Amino acid sequence: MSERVYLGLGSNLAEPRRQLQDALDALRAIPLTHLAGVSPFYISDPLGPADQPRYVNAVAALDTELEPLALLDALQAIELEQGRVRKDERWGPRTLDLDILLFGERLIDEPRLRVPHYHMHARAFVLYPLADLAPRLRLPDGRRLSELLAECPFSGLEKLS
Ligand code: A4P
Ligand code: MG
Repeated sequence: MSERVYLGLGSNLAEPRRQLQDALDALRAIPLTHLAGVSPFYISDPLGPADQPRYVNAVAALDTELEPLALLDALQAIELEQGRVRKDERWGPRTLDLDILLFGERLIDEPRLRVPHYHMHARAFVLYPLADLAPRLRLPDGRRLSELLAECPFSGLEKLS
């Protein structure tokens, strides 16, 4: 049985829009997985160190029969393929970041994977594109996406056509 997964995509290096487009092509090739939707792309001010370029962010919807860690393996392979170099600096610049925001209704707390993604409920560059795809969504804890949006200003964000 397949489950609905929402992924956050982000890039702020090496032609970020191109990085996201390439990532979407790679997502289409993941086994047992269907790319069901993609939000518009957004430009966003960097969260974390300010001396880095602005990001391009989007959210994708997947329907997958993979288990969560198998999906994470596939996503990390795509990040590496696209030249991601993991540095010690937290929240530093990156060519591609793929985060599992939600995996069905699951609550996952493992060393390699925590779902829902720990900061998604307060990040405009996650919540607004997620709402483009699934405006009536509820988180596994019952909170409505619309409630989270009401507390998260649309600041530092710019929707690309
Ligand atoms: N991991 C745990 N849970 C998850 C999950 N739900 N999805 C583990 C994906 N991975 C998960 O991730 C570190 C480890 O988290 C992985 O090995 C995985 O096993 P990472 O991608 O190597 O590190 P990171 O992304 O630098 O760390 P972190 O804390 O996840 O950063 P964030 O929160 O992703 O923030 N500003 C704007 N405007 N837009 C952005 O997209 N992104 C970041 C990165 C900072 N500032 C930003 C943006
Ligand atoms: Mg990440």
